[in-house]
Amino acid sequence: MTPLASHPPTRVRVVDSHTSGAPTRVVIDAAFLAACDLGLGSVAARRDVFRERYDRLRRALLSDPRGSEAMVGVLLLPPSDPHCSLGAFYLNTVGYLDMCGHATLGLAVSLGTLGRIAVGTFQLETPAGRVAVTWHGGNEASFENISPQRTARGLSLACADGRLLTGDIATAGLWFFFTRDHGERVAPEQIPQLTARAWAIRRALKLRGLTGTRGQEIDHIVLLAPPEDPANDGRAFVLCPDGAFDRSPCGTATSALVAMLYEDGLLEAETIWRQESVLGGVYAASVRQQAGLLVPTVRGRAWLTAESDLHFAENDPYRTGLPEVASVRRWCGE
Ligand code: PYC
Repeated sequence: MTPLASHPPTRVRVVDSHTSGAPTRVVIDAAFLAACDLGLGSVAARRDVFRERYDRLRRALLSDPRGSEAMVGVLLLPPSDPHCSLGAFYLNTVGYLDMCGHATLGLAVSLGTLGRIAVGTFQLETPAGRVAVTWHGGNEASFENISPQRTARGLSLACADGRLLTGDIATAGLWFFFTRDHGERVAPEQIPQLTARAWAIRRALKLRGLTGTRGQEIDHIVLLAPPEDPANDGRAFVLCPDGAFDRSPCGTATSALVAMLYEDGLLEAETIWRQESVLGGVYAASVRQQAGLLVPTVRGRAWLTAESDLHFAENDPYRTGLPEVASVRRWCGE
């Protein structure tokens, strides 16, 4: 087989979906996956090998003109964890994610709709750890995430735009800063202002040298607000590392949020918290205690949008995607 690193593929089979508007692209091309020589380590180790050897395929698969800024890709792998039946790692137009809630829900609905899994639960090995994923049939899926951890509470942060705010730092597979006193209405027509405010927060965190426990950048910013629909409990605007906003309520952020609400005495165990996205999509989440750990569950809906072959013609100047200088992140001066 031709080595993928020197000869990018000319065609790759994918299935696309959206989870409350957030796009996911699952690579289901057996030849492509077989040609990726990733070794035999954990999913996290094989993701690192992919990053080293094949990173230029990442933007080819996900960025314009074949994908979009907000798209998250999923590469399926055989698991190394004997308790798991599938392994997956997540990638986007600017890098790699240890876990992604909306893409996990999109993966479950895609595999279910294509007849590759039956209704029920399977264990998924992700770079963040083992995640129990359930396809409930039709458009419904849920996942039990890894246990969240809050590393800072009520932290004061001064932003270059003059705003002084407080918030919490937490992880549930990705690193988040959560704040309520951002001063913006979380509504679709406010997305440019919300994006600017969230970038200012992200820069302030970076300037202060605030990171995750292993030096990870706190690259997801969550601006919390009351729900617009009285049937729900909360709402959030979430800025992703690529500069795009999460179209969904953000599955990993919602996991961390329900755990913090529980710790703060604001949510009872096993009680549903309905979280809205800035666009109004809803996840139903809850948290329970198991063996001294908090286990969040997030349930949402996804829809298939395409089963297709991506073409990468040898004479296509954008065979490997648009250059990163053309991305939202660059327009924001990052
Ligand atoms: O749903 O966890 C999520 C997510 C992370 C980034 C985009 N979506």
